[in-house]
Amino acid sequence: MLLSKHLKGYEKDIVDVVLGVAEVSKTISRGFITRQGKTDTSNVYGEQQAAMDKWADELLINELGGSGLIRYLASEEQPELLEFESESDIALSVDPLDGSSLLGVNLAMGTIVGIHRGGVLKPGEEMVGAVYIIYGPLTVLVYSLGDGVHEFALNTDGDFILQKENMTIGSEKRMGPGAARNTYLPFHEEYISKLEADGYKIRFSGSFVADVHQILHKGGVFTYPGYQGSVRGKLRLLFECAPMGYIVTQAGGAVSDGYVDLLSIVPESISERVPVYIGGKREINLIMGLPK
Ligand code: P6P
Repeated sequence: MLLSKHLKGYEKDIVDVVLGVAEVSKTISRGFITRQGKTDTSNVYGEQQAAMDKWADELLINELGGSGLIRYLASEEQPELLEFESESDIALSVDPLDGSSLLGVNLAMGTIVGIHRGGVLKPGEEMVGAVYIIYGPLTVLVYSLGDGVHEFALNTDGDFILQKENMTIGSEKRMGPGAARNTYLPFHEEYISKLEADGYKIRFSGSFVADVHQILHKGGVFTYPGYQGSVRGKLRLLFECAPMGYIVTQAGGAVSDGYVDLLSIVPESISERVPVYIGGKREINLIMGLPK
């Protein structure tokens, strides 16, 4: 089944945005071979931008912002919220290319899009949907608009074809433990030790979107915690954690900052970082129940 057919029944303006994201992702998937380099600029987090980061960001801004389909776009690569001429109330929060530090070693990375109405400084539980694309051996698109999680793969005709419908998170013991162990806070050290003692195997690539995609399929937990040096951790609430948390929650998993449901957190700014634990309910309940 084609993506466009699977989307029938959802609100037309949201469908048009998901299809627009899908079209831009096809262009991004073809851009890697000629954009392997770095730039001499950094984003607001002080991270050097790859040529692909900037190009993917510009594509999403120009194609979606210029389409009239959206009113606002917040991007991990932009310091401020962007506003466009549009009758729409749709607002997107976007990580144009998550995991771009892996360009040189050709591991999977991806695009993450959160879909909101009226603005982005709202809790993730108020999102109307989320989409991510993984650029790997296959170009895979996963979306949820509040009625299950569905996965598509890009075929040789340039169409996204349904692979899995109504996905539910796996139950294997896998963990993606971000941050350096010698910087762990005591409760997080206890958490990781418990998982290791329970036989959890490590699955961590350096690409949040790809690592969470693996946890969604296989089960377990990905975490990038608060740590000595940054109690708010590294990953961004709006651009990474809320959209992926929305999808994992829709698949029967859960997401937390270690204390509360991450989707209940109201962002104070578009650049807010947050500690993240994302995966199966068992693993998320374990961290939330640990004394801190
Ligand atoms: P570290 C990529 O830059 C990213 O934002 C996530 O995709 C990834 O999980 C994390 O940073 C990796 O961080 O500190 O392990 O390089």
